[in-house]
Order: sequence, then structure tokens, then C-alpha cells
Amino acid sequence: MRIAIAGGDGFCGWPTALYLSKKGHEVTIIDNLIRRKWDEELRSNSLTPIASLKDRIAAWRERTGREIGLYEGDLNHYDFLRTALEQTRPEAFVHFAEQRSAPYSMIDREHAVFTQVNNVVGTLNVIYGIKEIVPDCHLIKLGTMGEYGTPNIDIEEGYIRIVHNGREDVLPYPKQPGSMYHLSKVHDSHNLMFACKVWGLRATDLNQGVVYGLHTDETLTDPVLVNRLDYDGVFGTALNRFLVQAAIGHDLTVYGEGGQTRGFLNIRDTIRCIEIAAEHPADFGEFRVFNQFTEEFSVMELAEKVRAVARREGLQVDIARLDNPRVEKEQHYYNAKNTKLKALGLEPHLLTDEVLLDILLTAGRHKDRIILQNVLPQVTWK
Ligand code: NAD
Ligand code: USQ
Repeated sequence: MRIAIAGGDGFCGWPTALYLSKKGHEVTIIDNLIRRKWDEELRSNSLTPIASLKDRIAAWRERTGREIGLYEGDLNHYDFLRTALEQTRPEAFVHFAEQRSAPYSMIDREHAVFTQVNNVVGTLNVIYGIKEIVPDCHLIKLGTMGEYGTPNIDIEEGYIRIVHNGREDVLPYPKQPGSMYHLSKVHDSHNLMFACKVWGLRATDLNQGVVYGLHTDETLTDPVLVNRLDYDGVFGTALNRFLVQAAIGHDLTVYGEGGQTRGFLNIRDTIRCIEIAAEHPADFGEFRVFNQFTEEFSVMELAEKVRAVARREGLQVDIARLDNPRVEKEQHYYNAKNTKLKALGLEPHLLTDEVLLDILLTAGRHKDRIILQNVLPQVTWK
């Protein structure tokens, strides 16, 4: 299959590009490398030393003989996107290419506006590009579980049956996102649903939970192929942050009471979910929604797991309860459905002590690169 991967230089996109290339697909990456510029802006870095995208692609070619195409540019530039689509004619378009940090989007007005324009306009351009140039192409769009927020009822996969005043309908599940970034994903979902309905496009919205880990079979084959690992207070996500903190004996930064519960998945499952979505495209006119996570944990549960594994390794690790820099429920009901990807063949990699230890050891190997002042959160919601 010809597959375009927008955001293919990022944490989820790079291992996905390698995996799909290995599986024999014709992969083309579209990326403007802006994630690397945000590291410069924030004076931050990936814990792992990542090669330039061109060097990564060259190393993959040398190792496997497989070619990954590259279009370096911005989805917000429609002429650029149109050229990429005309020249590659993808059958599936995987869209990872957004500003994905909630704290980054909450820094100030400029960062909120940037995030929503980058994400919403970029996705609108992808919608119009597919409509104009490759209307049969299946759009696989990364959404987020955070679109739903934390309602006091079970979370369904995209839609909910509602009976109201004696009538009933299946309607989009209510959205209560918790940051300007998460809001951008909700706006994307609405635009996509409309485009599918009006123009008969086919799209799958993957409402992904928090991703942990970094290695996949492919990224492990050569140090030049290593994936990025974010640990800072802006781009680092909960479990990966705790593991890096444990590796340097830093207190684990649980925000508030720690009862915040989310869906989590291993990066190895992210790549497989994309493959499953590509192999089973949505119908024309269908806006399909999958919840893409494998297990639910509260952040305190994760911190306790990390502490136990780290202490077994002889690391002195404690849990700190920081004042929560975010505005969010710290104790709440959480029960989200995630059956659709499993029904299509996903076999989850679960969070075992072995998996935790593997990431902890990787973090330990690179701990000299950690910029200590980036570990504590600095962005607040208020
Ligand atoms: P990332 O920041 O590591 O990668 C995103 C990539 O997109 C970067 O390489 C960046 O340069 C590129 N990009 C951003 N805006 C672009 C634009 N306008 N034009 C071209 N390229 C652009 O993020 P990630 O962690 O790989 O996340 C990928 C996607 O998955 C995002 O849409 C994110 O919302 C979603 N997601 C991520 C997680 C997670 O835990 N990492 C969880 C749920 C959902
Ligand atoms: N948290 C801590 N301590 C930390 C970091 C986070 O307690 O050091 C808490 C947060 O307050 C929050 C939860 O952990 O309650 C998750 O935070 P996170 O930073 O791991 O994840 P989040 O901001 O939600 O964003 C990440 C990705 C985003 C994706 C989202 C999936 O950056 O792109 O959309 O996970 S989800 O959470 O399902 O919406």
C-alpha cells in the first residue's frame, strides 16, 4: 500500500514509518521538523540522541534496502501538501503532524493560537487535499482520549446511544477536553465528521491514550534509528517522565492527589494499531472512531509501580505530590471502552515490571543528557 505518514519524524511517527516500511508498504514521510525547533525554543532535548531525519532514512535504506520517501514541509502550506499528494498518491494518509503537548498549548495566548491554527488548519488542508487529489484515500487521524475528558459515566468509542423525551439517536460522545491542545483535537474531529458526511471521504479517528516506551524491533536495529524520548515538563508524558526521574533518583512528580486516571499504551501497540486501521479502512462516508489504549491507570498507580521497580534496582526513589499545575479532576470515575481495535486483531503489550525495567535501563544509559531544570513542570493552567 502507498502510505503517507505526516509527522513521521516524531515520537509515534518515526517507529510507525519503519514498521510499515518493513512490512513492505511504500512509505513517504511528510514533516516540517518543527518538533526539533520546539526543543530549541524550550531549551530542551530528547533523552536519546536522535539523528537528523535524512540520516535516519539513509540508515534505514542501508540496513534494509528499503526506501522511505521524504517531503519536508508544513501541512499548513497547501501548495506543498498538494504537490506531495499529487506525486505520491497515497492510499492511506496517517496524520500525526500536530502540536501535541497540552502544557505547550497553555503557555500563553500565542502558544494556544499557534497550537489550534497548526492543528486545525493543517487537518483542514489534509481534508481538502484528499478531497481534491486522492478522494479514495483513507485518512487515519490521531485523536486523543482526552477529547472525552473525565465524565461520570462510561466512555464509549466515539458515539453514544441517547434516549431523550421518548426519542433515540446515536450521537457523537460528549467532549470535555482539558487543554487548548485537547480542544484542537475536538475541533479536528468535528471537521472530519462533517467532511465524511458531506463529501463521502473515509476517515478513522484514533483516540489514543498516553503512549509510553520508545523502542520497537525496528528502532533497536541501529543506534541511528533510535526513537526520541521526551522527559521534560512540557513534552514528557506521565509514565516516561516517571521512569526518567527514577533513573536519576529524582522524586516522581505526581500532580495533586494522583487519582487522575487515563488510558495508556505501549509504543509497540501504537504502530500495530495504525497497521490495523490501514488494513481495515473505513467505508466511504464513514467517520469511524476507535479508542486506542490498552490499560487504564491512575498516575499514582504508575508512580508506585515505577518506584517498586526502581527500588529493586537499588535506586532510592520517592513519590512527591506536587501542587497540580493543571486544572483537572484529581479523583474521578473512569471506564472507557477499547474493544474495536482488539476485535480487529490487536494483541496488547501489557505494562509488566519487565517493560518498566527496560525503559528504566534505557533512561539510565542516557541520563547524562538530562537537563535537570526541565524536569519539574513550569507551565500552569491558571
Ligand atoms: P511529536 O511531537 O513527537 O511528533 C509530531 C511530528 O509532527 C513532529 O515530527 C513535528 O515536526 C510534526 N509536525 C507538527 N506540526 C506539523 C505541521 N504543521 N506540518 C508538518 N509536520 C508537523 O508527537 P507524537 O508524540 O509523535 O504524537 C503524534 C500524534 O499522536 C499527535 O497528533 C498527538 O496528538 C497524538 N497522540 C500522541 C500521544 C503521546 O502520548 N505521544 C498520545 C495520544 C495522541
Ligand atoms: N501528570 C502527573 N505528573 C507528571 C506528568 C503528568 O501527575 O509529571 C498527570 C497530568 O496532570 C495528567 C496525566 O498525568 O493528569 C496525563 O498527563 P500527560 O502529560 O502524561 O498527558 P497529556 O497531557 O494528557 O498528553 C499526552 C500527550 C498528548 C495526548 C494525551 C493522551 O502529550 O499528545 O493526546 O497524552 S490523553 O491523556 O489520553 O488525552
